[in-house]
Amino acid sequence: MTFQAALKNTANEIEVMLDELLSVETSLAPRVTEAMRYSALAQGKRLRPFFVSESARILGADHQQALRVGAALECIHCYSLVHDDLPAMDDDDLRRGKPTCHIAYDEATAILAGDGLLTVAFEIIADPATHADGSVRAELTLELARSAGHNGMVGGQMLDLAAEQKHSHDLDEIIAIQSLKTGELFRFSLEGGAILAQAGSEDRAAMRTFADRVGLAFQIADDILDIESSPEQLGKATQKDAEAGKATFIDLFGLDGAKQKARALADEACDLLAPYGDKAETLRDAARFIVERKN
Ligand code: GRG
Repeated sequence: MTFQAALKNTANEIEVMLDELLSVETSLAPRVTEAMRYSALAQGKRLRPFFVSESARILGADHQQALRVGAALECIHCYSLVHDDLPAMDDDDLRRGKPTCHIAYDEATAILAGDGLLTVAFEIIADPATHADGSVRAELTLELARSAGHNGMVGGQMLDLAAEQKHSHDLDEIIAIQSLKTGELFRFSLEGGAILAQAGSEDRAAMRTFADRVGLAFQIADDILDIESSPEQLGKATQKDAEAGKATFIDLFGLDGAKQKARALADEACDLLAPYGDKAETLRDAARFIVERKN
């Protein structure tokens, strides 16, 4: 199967699962559930669930269980998008090609939809259907909380907002912010598959290092797309970073330098998968896709 077909396949499986997990029929507060579905089921690449599924496959974990971990992670990712788009943060009107959640509903509903997506992620992970062994579920819960929380993605967002007030940023500062803000969820996506597989510390470390390179390459590509792409292509507003005074890799490397850096990180990520041979080819394709993508 080609990489694109594999990515599409996982996206379809995740959407079927999210559709079941976020059921309006069983909801006691249908409006918030509808807003959660509006954001979570909108067209996304589902890259993070794809990484969970691939690391689980390479290390020998069950596919359905990996999809549940991927669905939980996608809920956290979608909550971060809903809250990031709010007037108090990026104040965006367009996301995944549709009006943002607070535009389609209202601000209070969007806040609650984000909260609901964050919370349901842990409900999915903690359910025995995710893994029969409670210690595996506890470890998944701990690592997901660490990567999403105040010393992970939330902390990265806080540092990013604070950096907007400054006029210049150095490389270490930008890397520190981005490795929390976007890198941490990629870290969990690859380590989550390893935890499910009850893999040893070497495999976990290999997946973490791969995630680190890929996460950084993803963020550089995101900065490049913000400049080179259009709202139609991206499904969200562009040229926002400079406007907001955000700390980006383009400021430091220039456009061509940033492209080279992203490719070098993807190559490095691919090399790190040498111990897994041909089994890891789709994961290598994913690293290359991240820097060549157009949305
Ligand atoms: C509000 C707690 C909180 C955190 C927000 C990750 C984040 C922190 C905000 C998202 C804003 C943003 C555009 C960040 C840049 C990287 C990123 C997460 C891009 C979107 O991810 P994709 O390309 O999106 O995987 P799709 O729609 O394909 O899922």
